[in-house]
Amino acid sequence: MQYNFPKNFMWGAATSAPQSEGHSLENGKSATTWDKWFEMNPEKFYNNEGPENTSMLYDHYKEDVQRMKELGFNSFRTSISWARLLPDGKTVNQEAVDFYRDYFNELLQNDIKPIINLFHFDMPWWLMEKGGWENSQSSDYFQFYAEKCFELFGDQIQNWTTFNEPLVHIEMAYLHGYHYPAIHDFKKAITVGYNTLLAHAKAVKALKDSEYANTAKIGIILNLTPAYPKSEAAADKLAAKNADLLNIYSFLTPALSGKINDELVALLKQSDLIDYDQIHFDAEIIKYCEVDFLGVNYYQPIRVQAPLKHAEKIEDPSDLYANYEWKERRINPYRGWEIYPEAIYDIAKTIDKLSDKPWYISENGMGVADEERFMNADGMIEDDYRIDFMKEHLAQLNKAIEEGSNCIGYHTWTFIDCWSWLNGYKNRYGFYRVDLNDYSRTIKKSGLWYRELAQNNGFD
Ligand code: BGP
Repeated sequence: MQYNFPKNFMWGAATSAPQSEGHSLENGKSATTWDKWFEMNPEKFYNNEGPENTSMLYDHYKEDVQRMKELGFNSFRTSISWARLLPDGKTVNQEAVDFYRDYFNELLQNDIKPIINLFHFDMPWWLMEKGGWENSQSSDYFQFYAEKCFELFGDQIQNWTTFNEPLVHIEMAYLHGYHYPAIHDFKKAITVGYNTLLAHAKAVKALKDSEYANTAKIGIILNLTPAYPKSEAAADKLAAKNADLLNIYSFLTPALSGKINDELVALLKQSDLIDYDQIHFDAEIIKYCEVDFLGVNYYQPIRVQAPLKHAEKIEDPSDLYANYEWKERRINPYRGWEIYPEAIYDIAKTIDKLSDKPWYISENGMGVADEERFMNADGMIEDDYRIDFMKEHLAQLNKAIEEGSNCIGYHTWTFIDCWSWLNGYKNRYGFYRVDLNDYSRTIKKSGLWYRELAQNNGFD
């Protein structure tokens, strides 16, 4: 069967500043929570691989843009590092401006549309010392940073995003222990979520108030993980609905409509987890949550059942739903994530019900360990599993597009192997392999396949 994609479909990949640039404490950049956490607890990081020398794009960006060109990319997303651009939160680091301007220029010269994100889990340490996103002024600091980005790069960048996967920095740092400060406190998680939402809205407003209001677009990148109930029993279905309220609609409803989801507010209000008067007070700014376009990162769904114990008051997400293991699941054993391409179609339907704004898959991919096992005699990794993974997901996406979904692109994670938060270089996702001894890059079979996909605007 032939799968064709719409005209001008965006083909490319995503990365982030902290995971690809390297030079983490150099060239005027100040520390983020990742630099500090690695300094304090290196044992938490796989193989002691910290954030300092991640894929070294800072040195290689010119050739790397040529490598993107090789792959047929017409678009590419990365982020600006807040701590690099404004090391103390106020003063512009000219070296960072020069680096980003040249990097973006290189992309533009090669007809690769840059989509530039402002925050990808990399909280500057100076702000963490003031409470990070718990601090009620954090959204104002972020607004200042966003304004600076628009001022410094607005003539180059027409597609901005505010946050990558805002839910992840909230739940990983305030519920699951995988990001600093690694505490477990649902109430704090909600405060952090609320301040993140305000920060997003203030950045959107800053762009709309800028001289680029009519030429530039702004969006947000959300990780949408649909919940599938264990059974048709009412309690399991309610659990799935509540999981979606927290994990999908918390950011999707504001992003598509400029309002916080009413059902979510009602749910959290019951247990005094949210300050209703504050939301009312902030309504004028919250309406700026509405974006011009949406990015969706999709890796895995969640499987849920009714909570394991009855709770009078919600004190934790586990009071709303419990996870369970679906017997038929296919798993990527290296990352431990379920592979379920059908969810891409379901996500498209969820978006279509709410809006016809343009959206794209901003991350999708498969991390595999020890890929040198698949190296052929010419030194190329034959990653057929990754090609199959993309085909299956693209087929589902294609079905939704054929049915009218306004999906405008498919970006993978990632372009060249990059550093992963706590997993270092264990699982590789790239179209290019990075050799950590000399940072040389070698194309993988999936890169050659992607080039054909982009050139043909489809696949067989
Ligand atoms: C997404 C993040 C990326 C990237 C990817 C792969 O959630 O936006 O930054 O890391 O997941 O995950 P991991 O690196 O944990 O394997």
